[in-house]
Amino acid sequence: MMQEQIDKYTSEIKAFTAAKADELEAFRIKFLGTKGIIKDLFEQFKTVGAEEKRTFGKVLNQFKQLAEERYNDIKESLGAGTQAAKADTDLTLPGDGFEIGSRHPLSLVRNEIIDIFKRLGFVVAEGPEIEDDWHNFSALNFPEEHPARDMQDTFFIRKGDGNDDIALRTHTSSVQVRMMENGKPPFRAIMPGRVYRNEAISARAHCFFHQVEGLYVDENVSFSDLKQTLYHFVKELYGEDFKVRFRPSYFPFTEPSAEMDISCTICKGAGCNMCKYTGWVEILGCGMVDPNVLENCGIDSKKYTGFAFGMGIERITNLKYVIRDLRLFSENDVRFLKQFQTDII
Ligand code: 2U9
Repeated sequence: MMQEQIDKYTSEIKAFTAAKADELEAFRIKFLGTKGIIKDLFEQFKTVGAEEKRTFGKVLNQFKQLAEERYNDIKESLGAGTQAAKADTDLTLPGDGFEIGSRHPLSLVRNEIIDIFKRLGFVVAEGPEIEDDWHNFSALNFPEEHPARDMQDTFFIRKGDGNDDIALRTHTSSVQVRMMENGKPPFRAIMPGRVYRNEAISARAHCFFHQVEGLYVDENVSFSDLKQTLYHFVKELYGEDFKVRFRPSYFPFTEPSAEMDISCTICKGAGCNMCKYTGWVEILGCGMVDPNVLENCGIDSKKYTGFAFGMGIERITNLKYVIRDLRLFSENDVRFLKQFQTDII
């Protein structure tokens, strides 16, 4: 009976092959497992008589050895197969792409603006985003009843009495104030940074945006210096192919004040919905620093004059890349962001 079983299983073991590890594992469980055939045969072996034990002991051990050898041989060949598969990999194939990020369009444009002014000798200055009333409003000649001082327009952090109001800055002009308070003319600097306004978020307005402002204070600085500097700036930014116009305007901190338009960068002045069919787009505000502001900052307004300007980086970026919804800048949708320059290190 045992001999019959051994003969049958011997030919099965000799014929066994496995292409995959799970087939080999099934073989191991069947023959060599704790509830397998060999274990069962050894159990039966305990019950046979002394005479049979002598013959079957040897046969059974040879059978067990055969199963183990077959198992080990196949295990080795399967392992070698995996190695061979590895060796077959074409090592000259290009590796998986390493995706690096891209610069945010606002950073690209801010850096471009900074570079243009740096070439004219301007330095970059920064200051706090949380400001007091003096640096954000009073020093800049904002009258007490000016609407920007209202909570509807400004995010106040602490609305107290008098001059101790603390707010999120509404423009980077406070950086110029600090610079003049703490230094001596000449000043030639640009101030990039984030500013806050208490606005409902929509395609055309946001509760924060980014500015670059500039200040040039020295003896004999004139309105023609302002015009020539800003004209040079827009030529560097948008190329030669456009017209410029200055329109009179009003800001509490400059006198006279102006706004600068360029012929629409999209339709080249023919009229489109980006320029509301006027052919012109406003790109910045500017003016001669009001003598009151110079005096507020400790600068002698009889000896020194200066010009200042301010622009929204979102606006400049919208015109450059034809972006029509401000919310795209802060949603961090990679489908939007990855369209911009990627070759940065
Ligand atoms: C000091 C004196 C003068 C900064 C200026 C503007 C004109 C201006 C706006 C452009 C679009 C703000 O981002 S915006 O909404 N800015 O039009 N800014 S002159 O003048 C200063 C600043 C500081 C001490």
